[in-house]
Amino acid sequence: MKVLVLNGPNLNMLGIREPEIYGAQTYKDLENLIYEYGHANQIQVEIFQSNHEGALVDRIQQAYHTVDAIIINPAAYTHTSVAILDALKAVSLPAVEVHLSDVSSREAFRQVSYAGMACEKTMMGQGFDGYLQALAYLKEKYGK
Ligand code: CA2
Repeated sequence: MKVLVLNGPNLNMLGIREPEIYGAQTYKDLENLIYEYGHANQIQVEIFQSNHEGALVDRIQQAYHTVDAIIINPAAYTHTSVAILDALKAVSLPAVEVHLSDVSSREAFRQVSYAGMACEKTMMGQGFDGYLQALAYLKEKYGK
């Protein structure tokens, strides 16, 4: 199966700032972990990161009829972007939301997730492992 992993703004800064919240490993470490898991589990994985809302919307639209499922950490756009929610609804692919931190125990402004409204599952507070849990979930449910 083919899975698109999308990461939103500032996640490319992983390992550089705020290690107490997001950990000490880098964005490259995250990519390597996901690719290795995909390879070991016969999942074709593509990863895309952008700091731009429209670029993420474009990538979701391109996923229509080209991938089997989406994993998305929209980062700050989680809490603001109706455009990303609409794009996820438009392509109507199975989607899982991932957050490195436990957003449920953070600031009030992080308690709404627009993208999450189009996702069938959310992994949060598990760090990098959340992405692997999302891959395992999608493979188990939709794998071919
Ligand atoms: O916990 C998550 O994965 C978040 O999606 C991360 C977002 C935050 O806005 C969400 O509420 C929860 C922030 C990503 C910023 O990543 C950084 C990484 C290193 C240094 C600074 C920011």
